[in-house]
Amino acid sequence: MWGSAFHGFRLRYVNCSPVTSHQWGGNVQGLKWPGLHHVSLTGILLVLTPSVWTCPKSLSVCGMRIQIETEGPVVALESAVITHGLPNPVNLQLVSDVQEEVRRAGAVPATVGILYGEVIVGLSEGEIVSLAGAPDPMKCSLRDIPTAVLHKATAGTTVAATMHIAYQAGLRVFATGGIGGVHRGHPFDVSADITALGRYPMTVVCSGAKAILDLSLTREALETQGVTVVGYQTDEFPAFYSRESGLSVDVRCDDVDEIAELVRRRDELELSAAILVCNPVPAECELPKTVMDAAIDQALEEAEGQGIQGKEVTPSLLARVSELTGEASLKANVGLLKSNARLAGEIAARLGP
Ligand code: PSU
Ligand code: MN
Repeated sequence: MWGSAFHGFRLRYVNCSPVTSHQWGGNVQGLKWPGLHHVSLTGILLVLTPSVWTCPKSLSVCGMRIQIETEGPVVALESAVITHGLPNPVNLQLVSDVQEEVRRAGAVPATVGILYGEVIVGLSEGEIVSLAGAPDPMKCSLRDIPTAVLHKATAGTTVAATMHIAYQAGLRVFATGGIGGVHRGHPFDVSADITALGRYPMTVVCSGAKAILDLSLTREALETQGVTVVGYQTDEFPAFYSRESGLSVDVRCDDVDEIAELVRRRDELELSAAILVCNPVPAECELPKTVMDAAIDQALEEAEGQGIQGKEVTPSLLARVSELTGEASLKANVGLLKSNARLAGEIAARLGP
């Protein structure tokens, strides 16, 4: 029902907690047309916007500031990669390159993040600079969202947190580097990315799961969550830095039309889980598997020795692998992020707004 036309207006459903009319001012600041929005009995807030975007540039809905200047296709982007994935200023250049890839593919990028406790969908250039340069940003997963808001924190959002926020804002296509999953030797340390993928019916483009993980258990966890794992022009579940893992995908799609058809079937059937499109790192940016495996083994051993736990595990392992492999892993990371952004843009453009 997303995006259906109604009397010349596009009907956008924003999932909200039940609101009453006296709360509208707080929930829908920025919408200037009385009578153009309506609150249903079920608590679904229906926001009607004209087909031509004449709405104020930012809209505050359900505690989020939405700054998306289009009624066309949009791709959500995460920000943990900015705050915890890549060093400054590489991260800034990369965000701008990634956003450009989305635009070139015919969609509009919307980077999600939290600045001084405000949840923002579609960070402006200046806001991205603030986030990238924040002295001690928080890594915000699903469970951290209320705390980040309460404490007025500045935070990069993980795949799980970004999915929740983007979905609430009405976005359905999302690009990232690699998802979190099940950690090696710690089968109960399962990223909330996995459960989020089971909960939000979005299309998520990635290069598989982070190679530091137990990829075989991660595949099993995705199955449990009902996530359809698609290989884009591949039969193998990619391993982030490298194109192969020895594990299979659920279905192979060789072009964007096929992916769009699969997404439409999922939506028609009202399945609740994400479609995870796995796009292997471009061959010219791939990290040789032997180099990658050696660096990961060393990083894991050191992390065990240092007793690193909880949310620090993923960023510290990735940072160590990056130190050990130098330019090579950075090249892979940058290459795959751009390629995923492009593919997500193409899928969003094909699906339409
Ligand atoms: N990329 C990085 N470092 C990170 C992440 C990405 O280089 O920390 C984030 C991703 O956003 C991913 C999350 O969603 O780490 C997974 O962390 P965890 O295993 O704690 O859920
Ligand atoms: Mn964890």
